[in-house]
Amino acid sequence: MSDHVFPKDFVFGVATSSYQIEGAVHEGGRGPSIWDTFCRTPGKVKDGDHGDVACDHYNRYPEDIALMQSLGVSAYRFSIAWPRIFPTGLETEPNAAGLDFYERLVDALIAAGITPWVTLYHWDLPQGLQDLGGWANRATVDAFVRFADAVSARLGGRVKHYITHNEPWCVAMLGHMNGEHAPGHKDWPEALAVVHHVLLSHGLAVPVLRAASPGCSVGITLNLVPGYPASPSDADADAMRHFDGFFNRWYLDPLYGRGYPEDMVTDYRALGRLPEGPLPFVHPGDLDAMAVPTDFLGINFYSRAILRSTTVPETENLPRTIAEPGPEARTDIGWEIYPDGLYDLLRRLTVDYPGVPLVITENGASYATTPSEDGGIHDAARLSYLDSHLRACHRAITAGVPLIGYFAWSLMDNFEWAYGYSQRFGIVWVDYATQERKLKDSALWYRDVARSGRIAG
Ligand code: IFM
Repeated sequence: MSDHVFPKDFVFGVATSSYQIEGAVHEGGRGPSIWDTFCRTPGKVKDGDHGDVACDHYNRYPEDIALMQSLGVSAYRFSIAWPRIFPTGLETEPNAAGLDFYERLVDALIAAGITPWVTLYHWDLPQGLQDLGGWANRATVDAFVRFADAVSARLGGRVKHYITHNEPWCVAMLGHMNGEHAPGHKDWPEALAVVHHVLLSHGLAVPVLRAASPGCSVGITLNLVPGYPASPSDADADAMRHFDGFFNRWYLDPLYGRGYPEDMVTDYRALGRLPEGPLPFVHPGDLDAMAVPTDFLGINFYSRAILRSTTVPETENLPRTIAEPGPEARTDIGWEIYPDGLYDLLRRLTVDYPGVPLVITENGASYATTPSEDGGIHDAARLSYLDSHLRACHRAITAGVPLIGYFAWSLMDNFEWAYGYSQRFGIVWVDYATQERKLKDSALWYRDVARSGRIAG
């Protein structure tokens, strides 16, 4: 079998986010975020875990950059903790110590030959803004634009890649619809207003970032999930349509100038999630603002969904042609391993939303594999997951998809939100007691891929 060779300028990177790795929650003038509060709320995070120390990356970033350098990755995607820059979100001047930290990080990355890809919002909203309603309050849109302005004014000359938001679906739906993430609300109409404010803040921040860093590349990252009907029945096709609208099109359509999908507006009204009449949160000009042209779309891909109608009794539906996968086909967190889904998703995006360069800003797998007696960490399952998904990327590129980069999630084991430290996504092992880092077999494999730009065989 011949090697899978990636285009010369293809970006091989690794990704993290601030609250998941930084720790040092009381250092450098940082204020509390909604995740500090959520973690302290009994029963919200497994084992009462929190990000107070996490991977102590705030203090150990030089070691972590050396690690990335040893892996040969050309890019590092990380996020800025908003409460390090505006401790309550309401200050008129940014916190210099917070900006200093990210400036040191960016300078050290550039000196190591690693391109910084900065995500502005990866879920750590200042608690001060949440106290005023958080993303449900339209004023948070302006606060986000001021945050984008402060960060890019300081880093603009050096940072050439910005991602405004990470996974608006999670912010809105996990945070405000089912309450699994901070701030833990369960309110459909509020969740839909949150989507709108997040997408609007993206649209208004893009020109601010461009002004501070002319020629920079700006995008947004969505977690997209391709759906597959469980059978060829009309009922399952409709379940699939609704799922796709809920998960994918509600974000893609407004970002690419089509407004919110009509079929979903109808569904949400019928379900009492939206009132009749105009959408209450949409102001004149909003839809144009959020459809601002961008330079790439970031995609976080982990799995697919298989849709079975719940409106038709099982006995009246057609037999399944896709069975529910068993535990052997799932990672530790329970998500199905389905690399063809990534290929299908990439192809679909180029057809339905053509002309947009794509970047996989996250892809990876949770496996608990611990160090062996020989000292190695033999995470063959993660290695195979990464290998199969990178092959899917290669296949998509060969088929004409404008895919320009891939970031493995994650550089290192870290705080996995409501799962606490019970799920390990890192290609680097972290011993949380000693903060020792150790390359897993998947990291050694990824190093060969990143250095050579090819997958062997
Ligand atoms: O850890 C998260 C990350 O913060 C956002 N995307 C999914 C990852 C795995 O759940």
